[in-house]
Amino acid sequence: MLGKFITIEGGEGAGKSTMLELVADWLKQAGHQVVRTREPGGTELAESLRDILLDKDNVGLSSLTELLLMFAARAQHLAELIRPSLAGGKTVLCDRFTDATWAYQGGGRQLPREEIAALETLVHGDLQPDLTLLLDLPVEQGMRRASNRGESDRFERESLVFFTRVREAYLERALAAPERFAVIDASKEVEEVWSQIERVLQTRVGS
Ligand code: Z5A
Repeated sequence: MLGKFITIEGGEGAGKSTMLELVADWLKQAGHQVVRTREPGGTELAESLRDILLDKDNVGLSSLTELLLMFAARAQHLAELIRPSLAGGKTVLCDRFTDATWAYQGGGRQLPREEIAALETLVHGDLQPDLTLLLDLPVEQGMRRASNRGESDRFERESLVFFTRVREAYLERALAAPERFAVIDASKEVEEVWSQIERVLQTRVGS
């Protein structure tokens, strides 16, 4: 039996890392064998591509190169980790997946939809997450939270306008696939954000 594929998404400072920890614990307690991973990354080769993608000194990286590297990392991640884990009945909990490409490269960088759609079909046409938790909050609030962290990476240096487009693209994706997405109000206190997510897990995942 195939395992479940759960992804967590959101803009800057949405609190993904904070919630991922809690989601992983909840799933384990519910009896799932959890494989926790992230994108870009998740395997040695894909993590090397992540380093290139996030390196603030790679100022000349074109938007198309960025898009191709995201999908190259994803192809390796799927082949080496995601697909074998799901085939083995494990629950894969992934910090970002292709919805992030639609949001950042589609919304943020404004790359054509057809290009993203073609790559999505090529890389994982038959596979989509079973559940996507979208942590949504006003862009300014997220940027304030994120600014408390250390040095910014290549994406974190983007503008308010860029992150506004990212947020809009995420919400558009969620509206188009309500059976897969759960939109979480991430502007609340940690406990309140978690209780929204816990309710979704209880009704949509179970043990
Ligand atoms: N990217 C892309 O462009 N295309 C793609 O296809 C993919 C990715 C897959 C790396 O992702 C970058 O890759 C990402 C998009 C791009 N760039 N950006 N920006 P990442 O997921 O590794 O990077 P990130 O978005 O910066 O995630 P993060 O560091 O894991 O941040 P977060 O998880 O959303 O936030 P956090 O670290 O849990 O929380 C931020 C701060 O807020 C922290 O101090 C917390 O203690 C605090 N916090 C968290 N929750 C709350 C609440 N509820 N209230 C108050 N404070 C809170």
